[in-house]
Amino acid sequence: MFKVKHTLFIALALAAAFALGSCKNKSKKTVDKTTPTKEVKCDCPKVKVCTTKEALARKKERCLKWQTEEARRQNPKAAAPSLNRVELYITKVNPIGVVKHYRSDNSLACREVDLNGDGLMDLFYFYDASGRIKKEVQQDSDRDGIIDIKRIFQNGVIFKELHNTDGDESTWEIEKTFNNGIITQIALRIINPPGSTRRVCEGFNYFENFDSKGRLISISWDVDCDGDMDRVRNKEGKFESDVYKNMRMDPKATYRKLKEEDTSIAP
Ligand SMILES: [Ca+2]
Ligand SMILES: [Ca+2]
Ligand SMILES: [Ca+2]
Repeated sequence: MFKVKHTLFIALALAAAFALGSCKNKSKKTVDKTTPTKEVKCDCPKVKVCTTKEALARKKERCLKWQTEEARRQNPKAAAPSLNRVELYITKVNPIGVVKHYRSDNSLACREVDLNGDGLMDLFYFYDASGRIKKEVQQDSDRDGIIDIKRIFQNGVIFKELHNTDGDESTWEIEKTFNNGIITQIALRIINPPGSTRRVCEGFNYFENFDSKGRLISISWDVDCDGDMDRVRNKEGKFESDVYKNMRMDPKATYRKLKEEDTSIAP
């Protein structure tokens, strides 16, 4: 009897030691002092997936870079701010990680949020010098460390929303402009029709314009990348100077009527 119990005990001890060993191997990574060590275990939620080194490098010091550029917009000789990083955590069931960066005067510079607990930040909030007013929000929707959507705020109200569709953060392929939170224009880079002298323009070449209530009033398209609008759709199907204050029209532009909005299914 003693022998059976003894063998069972050894078997259990070995199993436990093996499980512990594989656990350690899996969670072999540097843990910041402020991150509770309890959460770094084998029972991580299934959503936990590895991030690439490239993605991690891209998101690194995003806050410091943004705040340094912001300071230099006011004063080109401004020094990079000194930021204090604080990690906040997490519940086991819903692992949303939050990192905050504070300036030396304790004002909040940035807040970063990991939405799926994979260790890669998905949302970045950037604040003004007071630390109270949000100036910009950046979002990485597909975990590659490249920002896909950027929202710029004026006095805390959205002013621009930029979309990145080609993986290059230095260019934005869709730009939405707002006035007091109401959309006034959507500008896009779209491929010009076959037969055009240039199929792809360097800047925006397709514009949807909205009235003060956010209703679509015109669409204009520059099909040859010369900056003049060539194809226009509006309510009357003709040139309306007051609608195109900031646009140049090609003298040969064609005007068509906007299709009537189908309101039969409107709420
Ligand atoms: Ca991305
Ligand atoms: Ca881009
Ligand atoms: Ca043109």
